[in-house]
Order: sequence, then C-alpha cells, then structure tokens
Amino acid sequence: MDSEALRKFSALHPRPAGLTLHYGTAGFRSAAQHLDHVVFRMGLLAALRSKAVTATIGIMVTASHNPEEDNGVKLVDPLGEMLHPSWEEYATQLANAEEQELEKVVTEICQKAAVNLHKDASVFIGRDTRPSSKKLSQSVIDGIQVLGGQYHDYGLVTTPQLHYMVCCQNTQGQYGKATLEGYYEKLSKAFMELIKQSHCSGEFQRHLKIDCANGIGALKLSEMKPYFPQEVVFHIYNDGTKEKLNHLCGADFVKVHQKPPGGLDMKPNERCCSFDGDADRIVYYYKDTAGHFHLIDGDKIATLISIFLKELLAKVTLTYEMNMAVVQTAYANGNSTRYLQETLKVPVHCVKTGVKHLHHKAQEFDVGVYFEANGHGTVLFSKAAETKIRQLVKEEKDNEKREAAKMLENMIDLINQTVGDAVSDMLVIEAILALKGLSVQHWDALYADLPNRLLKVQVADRRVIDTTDAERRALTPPGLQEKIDALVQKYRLARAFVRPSGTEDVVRIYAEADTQENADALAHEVSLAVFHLAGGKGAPPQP
Ligand code: G16
Repeated sequence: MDSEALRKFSALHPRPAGLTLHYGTAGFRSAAQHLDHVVFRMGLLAALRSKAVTATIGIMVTASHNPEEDNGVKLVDPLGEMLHPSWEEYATQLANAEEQELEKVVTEICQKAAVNLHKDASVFIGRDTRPSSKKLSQSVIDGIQVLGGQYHDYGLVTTPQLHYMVCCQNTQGQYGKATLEGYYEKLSKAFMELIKQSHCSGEFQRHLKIDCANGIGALKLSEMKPYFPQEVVFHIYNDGTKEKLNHLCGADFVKVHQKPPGGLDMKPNERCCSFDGDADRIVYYYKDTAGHFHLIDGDKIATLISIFLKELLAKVTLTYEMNMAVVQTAYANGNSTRYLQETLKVPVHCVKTGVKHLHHKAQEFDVGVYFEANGHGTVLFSKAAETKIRQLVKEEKDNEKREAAKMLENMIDLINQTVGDAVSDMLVIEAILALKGLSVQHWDALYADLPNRLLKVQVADRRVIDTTDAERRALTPPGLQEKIDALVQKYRLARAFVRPSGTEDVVRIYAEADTQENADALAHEVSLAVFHLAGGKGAPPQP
C-alpha cells in the first residue's frame, strides 16, 4: 500500500470531528455535506472487496428516496447483489476511523478478510441526479485509485442499471452486455417478445403515466423510448426539470401518504405509477370514477407476478418440480399474505426489512418472488429452473407448453434478477396485464388491503429500539412491546410494530386494522408509546 498517497488523499477528504455513521439498510446515508470522507473510504473498501473476490464491484452514489439534500452510497457485490453482510462491519470501521488510523484499519481488514493488496481491483461507479452526486463520485474515484484500482464511471444511471452492469461484467457477458445499450436492448426485446404472445397484440396499445420522482428514472426512460415501437406510450411526469427530487412525489411519497403525487394529472381509471429517486422501487395507482385513490403497492405487484408465474409453471407442468415462494417483510399487508397463502397456495416467508434480506431468502427457491410493500422487489430463478425452461423452449413438442415456456423464458430476460428495478418491474407488470387482458381495476380487486398507516417518530437515539422475529416484536426499550400488545388488543384485525429506520434518523411505525380510522388511531397510540418510552425528541406526535 502506498502509505504516502493514502495520507495525502485522506487529508483531502477529512472526516468531520465527532461524526459517527453506521452502515444502514442499504449502505450509508446522511446529509450530503457529511459524506465526502465516507464515499472516499468506500472507494477504498470497494477496491479491497474487488481484490478479495477477484471480481468487479459496484458503487452507486445515491440516497434513493431521501430528500435531495441527503446523499449516500450503495455497494454492489459481483453478481449484482448488495454488499455481503460480513463486510458491512468493515465499511463502518473504515467510515469512522480517525484519519491517522486509516492505514491501520485498512491493514486489519486485509488481514481479517484475506485481501492480497498486490492483486488488481476493478470498480464500476454510478450516480443519481442529486446536485451533490457528481462531486461525491469523484471522491469515490480517489479512494479506488489510492489502492491502485481501475474504475469505469457510468455517470448518471439508475441503481438497478449499475447492479446489472456489475453482473454482466462478472458473468463475462452471460447476463447481458455491460452497457446502457445492452440493458435497453435486453429488456425491450424481452418485453416486445412477450407482447407478441398477447392475443390482443393486433390492437395492442399501452398508455401509462409515470411519475419519475424528479430523478434519474426520467432520464433513463427517455433514453429507452427509441427501443420501443410507437404503440408503447410512456408519459413521463416529474422529470426533474421543474421541481426537487422526491419532493411531494415518487414511490415513497405515494406509498406513505396513500395519495397521488404532485405534478401528475390523473383521469378516472387511468393506470399510473411512481418510481423512487434512484428507480429501484415502483408502485401503481389509479383514481376511480368517484374520485377515490387506489394504491397498488409492492404486495399486489408480488401477487400479480406470482399468479402469472404459477399459471405458466402449471402449463409447462413444472409446478411439482419447481418450488416457488414469496418473500415479504413485516410491512406486508395482512390480506396480501392471506391471499398468497390461502387462495394462491404459495408459501410466504417474512424477513427483516432491506432488499439484501429478501434477496438472500428468495435464493432458496427455484422461483423466489420478493417484494417489500414499498415497491422494492424482483424475482429470482434458480440456475436449474432457468436451464430447464430454456431447454423446454427448444425441445418441447406440445405447442401450448412450448408457448408457456417461451413466456417464462422472456420473463427471465425481462426481470432484472440482480435487484428491484422500477423500469424492469414496470415492463413485467405491463406485459402481464396485457397478456392476461387485465385492467388496473381487475388487478386491484384481487384482494382488499387492510386499512393501514405508516408513521415516523424522532427519538434521541433510534438504536435504543432493538427488534426480533423479523422486526415484528420490540425487545427494547423495556415495556414497549407490552404496551404495543395492549394497544393492538383494542382493535379488530389489528397488528402493529415499530423499528428503527436504516436510511433516515427516525423510528418507523406500522399499524393495520379493520377500518382506516382504527389503523390511524392505533398508529398514533403506538407512536406516542415510542415517543414516551424510547426518548422522543421535540413535541409529542399529534393525531
Ligand atoms: C432502502 C432499502 C429498502 C428499504 C428502504 C427503507 O430503499 O433498499 O430495502 O425498504 O430503504 O428502509 P428503512 O425503513 O430501514 O429506512 P431505498 O429505495 O431508499 O434505497
């Protein structure tokens, strides 16, 4: 290691005194002005990780759904997954090391993780449209170069596009071409192939209004437009030319507030959707003729995809050969879980919040559908399942079965299996709705969501809340879970839980019950319990 260079460059990216940051749900996130040293050091970490696994690693500068003033960094492992949890601790150690200790910490990581510093390193970089992202990505480059690593800067890309590039690179192109063109070509080709199989393809026309959260999604969808025929009409709203990123719009806003985004005029029964700030989440919605807003969140997306895949697997008679499951988190609406288990008869697993946990669980199945209620999710196919399906397309004599296998094959190509991807998920959904001849209202009517409410409370230190049972029960502070249990008892069909956010400095509260009034009342009462028992800041929450 070039100690001199490390000292020189780390002095250019000083750590603000007394600032401690933790690796959260999806990496580091904070106010952008606090992050320069973190991203420089994550450049170092990415180079170390690359040397350790002898593969290309990805770094994305983004704070996704957070306000424009925030920023953050997500690290991508060789097959496009999130950074392996065993390295999160190293990331936190590096981010918080005193400047004069940095070299010692790097050496310790090399010892613990068996990193040979003489090996090559290769890192792919991407960034979102935040004003602070460009400068921060330059600091990432400094970190990579200090450890002698090579980099490729993709500039402005969606987070899932960067995950895709990393996977393409490390599979020597088997997953696709590691270029934006390669991504657009792969997805648009699979989408159009699927649409061709739709019976109504003659009069096929798709209109969809898309709220891009004033973020990177708008830019990338515009680039993708020429890859689609004229019949596919994607109307882009909130493209970032007028308003701030994520401000009163985007998937997180729509999900949390259960109302339409600003900047998008909705006519009755029109199908609309929202991306988040880095385009890895999507939710759908529409307004009925009476003017009521209907949200179709990640749970209903998972349900639609599961119905479709299960039917196709049955057609190719692979239902018994291939195990399929859905992975959710505690935020999943109780009625979605019931529908999947009891009506669709698909096993459902609940894991902790964070794509890394869902992704990991979904890898256990031949077909693993995972979605967070907030719209972050995808489908994973095991190697064996993929091989079998591709073989059926080539060899199956029965026309109907071969057609179904072909649809599955196109779904495999259309789905971004590295991570949740708003663009890919949107195309998957649009294809399924077209193939099944379903309207957004039909889709919504699969089951009725239990009324629910999401709230946030600020506390002095959110880490006083520790949880267990996939975050469904609080272990600390003492008395909090007992209080929640007593409150839940007061309402019918009720459920509530609290957990510290890993992306914002808040405690999140979720409640559901038989009526919206009761869900709201329960969420409020639980938020008061959090405020009083977990060290609430400022004034107590108001109903
Ligand atoms: C990230 C994670 C998601 C998670 C969300 C909220 O999303 O990738 O898995 O659901 O944060 O996490 P928390 O409740 O811990 O704040 P994004 O889209 O912001 O990157």
